[in-house]
Amino acid sequence: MKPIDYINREDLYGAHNYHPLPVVLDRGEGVFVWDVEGKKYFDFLSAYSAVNQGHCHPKIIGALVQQASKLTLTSRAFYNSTLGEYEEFVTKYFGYEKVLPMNSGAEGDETALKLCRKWAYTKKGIAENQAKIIVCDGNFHGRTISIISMSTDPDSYGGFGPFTPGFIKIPYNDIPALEAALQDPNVAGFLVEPIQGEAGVYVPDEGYLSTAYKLCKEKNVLFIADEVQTGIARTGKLLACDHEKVRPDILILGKALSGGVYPISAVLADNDIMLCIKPGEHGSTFGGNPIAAKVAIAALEVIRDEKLAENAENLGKIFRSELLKIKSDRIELVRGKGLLNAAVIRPKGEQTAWDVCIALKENGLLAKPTHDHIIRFAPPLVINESQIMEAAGIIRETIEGM
Ligand code: IF1
Repeated sequence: MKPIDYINREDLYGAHNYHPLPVVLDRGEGVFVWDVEGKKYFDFLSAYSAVNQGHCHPKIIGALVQQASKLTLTSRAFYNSTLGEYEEFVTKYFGYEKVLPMNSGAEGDETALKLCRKWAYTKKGIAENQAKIIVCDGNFHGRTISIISMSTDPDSYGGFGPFTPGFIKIPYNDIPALEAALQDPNVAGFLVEPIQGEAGVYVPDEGYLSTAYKLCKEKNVLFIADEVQTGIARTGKLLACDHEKVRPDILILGKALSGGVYPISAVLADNDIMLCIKPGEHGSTFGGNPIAAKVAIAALEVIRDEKLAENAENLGKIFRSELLKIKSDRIELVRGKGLLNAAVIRPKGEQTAWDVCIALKENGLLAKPTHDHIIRFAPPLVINESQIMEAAGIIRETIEGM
């Protein structure tokens, strides 16, 4: 079969809910992926920061295979020998008293919304069904109906109404707007991405997160950090909130919590919040299953043992400085933290960021535009200095050659 045959087959039998770059991947190892014709590429998307530990990391695959041949799923109707081990490991790893295990990032966000509302009614004393949660313009928290009810992106919410009430939208990186919104006594929580990934790697001003946290505490409002994309060492610290020493009241993790090997998400909080949800009030068939438990432990051990946060911090600086050397008016600006970076591409005629990504693909590097003029560059955190220099060279030659 030729690549076009794979593409046509997906087109014929699969929903058209994506518009992928025309490349058909077949194998991954570390920072590289190969297509069905054996062509090798740098993966500079990392499945939107799910593959921070590199493709098919042997330690994580080993944990998956070992548990998969022993016990895959018990449901939470019974106890099992792996869940408690994982719960102790992950709560100590991130410094929280409790974890509620789920599967997708969206389920993590939905769980955090429910937890926040439950806490509002049982602990803060907000009247039933009156709790409000502040969110930011440009947010991306997933694709469920309640989550897109928070969205300001018509591509995310258009045509899917009616929407879930109880959300207050304010501009991102805008402290006065947050202060004003916090005057409402029915506000229970503030849900925020420490860096807005989908919005184009929008890094807020230094101090935004710590000031926002302080304002929330003054009003007894929960600070909820969605670190599904920015967490797990991606931005050069274990959590993006760590850059400002902010400890979220509710922490949402996903993606690289499994190293891209298995759908795993988690919500972490202390007892006074987490115990507001009683037995039978929330759950999931696969949440915290034995495979997820063992895979997540291995994935987090890799982050720690291979010092991937430090690597992301160091190589991110090198990468941004290399991009800034590109002599081309196509690059309007470069922004990011650690190895979560983006280049804003100045449109030239009809050429958009998509065309740049097609040219990058031809030159052996895979990246995807977010919106039509921003390219996100997010390689696996296991990348080394010579690889990041080689990749920056590909980007430079491609853009200077356009
Ligand atoms: C798609 C975007 C990125 C996320 C944050 C929760 C979730 C995501 C901060 C939900 C998921 C993914 C979803 C995927 C593409 C990708 C994405 F472009 F959609 F916005 F990364 F920026 N919080 N992001 O980034 O996690 O339910 O997907 O496991 O939907 O196209 P999920």
